[in-house]
Amino acid sequence: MSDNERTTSPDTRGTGDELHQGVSGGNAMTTSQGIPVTDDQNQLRAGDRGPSLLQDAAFRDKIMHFDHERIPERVVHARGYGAHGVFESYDDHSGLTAAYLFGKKGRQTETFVRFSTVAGNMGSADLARDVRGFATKFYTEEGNWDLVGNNIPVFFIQDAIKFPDLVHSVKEEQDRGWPQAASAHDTFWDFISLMPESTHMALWAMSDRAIPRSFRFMEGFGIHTFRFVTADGKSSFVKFHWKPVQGMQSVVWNEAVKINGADADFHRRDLWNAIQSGDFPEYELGVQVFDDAFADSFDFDVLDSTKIIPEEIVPIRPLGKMTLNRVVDNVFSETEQVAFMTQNVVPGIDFTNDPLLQGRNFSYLDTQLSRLGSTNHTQLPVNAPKCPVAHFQRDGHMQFAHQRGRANYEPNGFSGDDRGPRALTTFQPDTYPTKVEGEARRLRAESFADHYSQANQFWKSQTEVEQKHIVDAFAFELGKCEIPEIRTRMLGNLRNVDESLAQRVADELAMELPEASPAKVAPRHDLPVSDALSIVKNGPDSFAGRKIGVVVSDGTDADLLAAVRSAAEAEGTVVEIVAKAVGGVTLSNGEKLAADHAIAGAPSVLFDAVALLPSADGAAALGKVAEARDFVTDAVAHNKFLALGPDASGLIEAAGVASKKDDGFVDVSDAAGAKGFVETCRALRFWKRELSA
Ligand code: HDE
Repeated sequence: MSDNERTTSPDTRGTGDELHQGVSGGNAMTTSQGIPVTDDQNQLRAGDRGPSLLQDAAFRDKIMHFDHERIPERVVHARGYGAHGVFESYDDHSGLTAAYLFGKKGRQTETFVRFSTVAGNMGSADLARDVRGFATKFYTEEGNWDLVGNNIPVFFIQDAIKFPDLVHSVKEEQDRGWPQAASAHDTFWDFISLMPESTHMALWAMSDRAIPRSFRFMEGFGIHTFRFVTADGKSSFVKFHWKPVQGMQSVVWNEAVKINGADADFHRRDLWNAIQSGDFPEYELGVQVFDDAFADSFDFDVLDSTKIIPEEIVPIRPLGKMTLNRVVDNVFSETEQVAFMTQNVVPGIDFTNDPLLQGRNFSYLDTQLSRLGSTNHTQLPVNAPKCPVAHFQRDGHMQFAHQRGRANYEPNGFSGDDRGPRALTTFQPDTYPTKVEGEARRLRAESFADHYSQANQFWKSQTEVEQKHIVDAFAFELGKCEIPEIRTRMLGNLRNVDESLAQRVADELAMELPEASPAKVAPRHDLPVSDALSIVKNGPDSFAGRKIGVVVSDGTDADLLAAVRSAAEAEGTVVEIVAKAVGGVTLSNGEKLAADHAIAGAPSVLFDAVALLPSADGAAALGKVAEARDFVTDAVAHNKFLALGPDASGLIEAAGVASKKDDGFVDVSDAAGAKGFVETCRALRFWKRELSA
């Protein structure tokens, strides 16, 4: 049969039942109007080789829909990945807030989370150096609460009016269209160097926080000070914190760059794999609670989003835990169409006068209209509250609701179904009655003026290796700036943070240190170290949820491999097999083993630790493969732990690292050795290697 011939004829069509199952039912294909499609391969044409006919409604239906598939991507946080979950309250927290979701021990609330990078376009790579969004929608019984946070607890600017400038500066430069998903360029550092208030966040962004190993291993923060209000009207200030139960972990920069090439979807794949395998990520939600007296006595303004309140001063009170337990059915319908809005707070949660938060409360509602095209985006399944919704908002594009009854206004004199809803005037708590007074002026409060002291505190609180990474990151990013004055200005700002930091960055750039930039308030360097600010000081005590890449060859000792697998399994660690070719190998006992990856497609950057278990012949053969040598040298360069089987020496010699063996190389020849290796890996990385290099 030629392409031009019909592939179906009336007598081969399905039964009437089959056809009438429609798009949501069986397999019978229809147009978007539900009309059976009889041929999805060929247009309707006049004659065998003639023109296409306008009357082909099935073709037009299909192509027209395709032409309109794209919607504008988010202006920031365009690249994101979502998952469903459930939040469970640890206790009855009604002494703190009237919010229903916190009102009873064990109370469960469905959630949807979207993690994201900020600067990159939708198709950019996951391991950009960037802030990560951590936005959560709680579908509570009293409406949707959106906690739209980041994985860094401070922000670049103090007032929302500067947000467009900040974002323009970090995105691709408008006259050339690059760089993509990178802050390492002139316009970003030009802006930052002229905005001293950004310095604190710049330190965080240059730290390993900005290159997390996984969405599962990062913290989240609501950033702003919010209010909790109880049913009897008592209010306290709160800052929201998410702590990953899996512990925190980041990658190193050289690794991040290579992950982007090896697997640009590294973070989304990681989340998807974990959920699909039943290893559900968990995050504890807690709050720092404080009152007006504390706010007045604190060294910094609690309404200033460029500042933290150290956990050592106000500890975090745990409220409950969220478990992510379901991937989306459809990325567009859910992850793309989800509309987070900071102004979505439920009774018992309220705003403060933080000028960044106040600005966001306008922006998020506004942006959904241009992204989703209709005020009725609240009716999309991922956005619709799971509690009853009743109001007199009517019509608009894509109105799905059948709003019944006669009255579409109130007050009205109707009754029953014709009457419609009424406001719950006695419902408590309503907006917290804060007293507001003052002259309308455009100003920045004096209490917002100290831009460097907490940056110094952050720097001081890092371990030696984390400080080194910050220095390297500044040198890398500023090194990408072509305009020397920008680098100089930034070095001047860094002098206000810490002399040694500034000097080390200047040394790496081979530049002279300029004068310190003028500071409105003299920077303080006496704030105490806060251990909570370091990732390394807060590592997990298990290697669960991490991944070991095991290199095998023909003749790999089957018992040793089994020992590594069972030690990993006992820890909750994933093992993936890497061989020269994906077809696999024949083990010492004659068993055939398929590989998860060919070594050329799975560099060691995709794993948290590696085990080299080739046979002696296999090690020699792998030693001749460039990617196998890179696998080893990268694992060493990225401070990973390496398990060495008894016959691995040929491979590490070929990779040129045999003479660099340190305590991060663990000889493994039996079950006890395998167990010991996995336990060693709980430290995540062998940082000493980098410091002694
Ligand atoms: Fe956002 N931000 N933002 N932001 N933001 C958006 O809303 C905005 C800020 C954050 O996964 C946009 O739906 C302004 C701080 C996340 O869908 C937009 C200001 C924090 C997400 C917007 C800020 C965030 C967004 C773009 C300055 C951490 C992704 C698309 C005051 C607390 C949510 C959209 C998702 C997204 C505006 C600053 C977090 C344009 C004006 C501070 C996690 O409305």
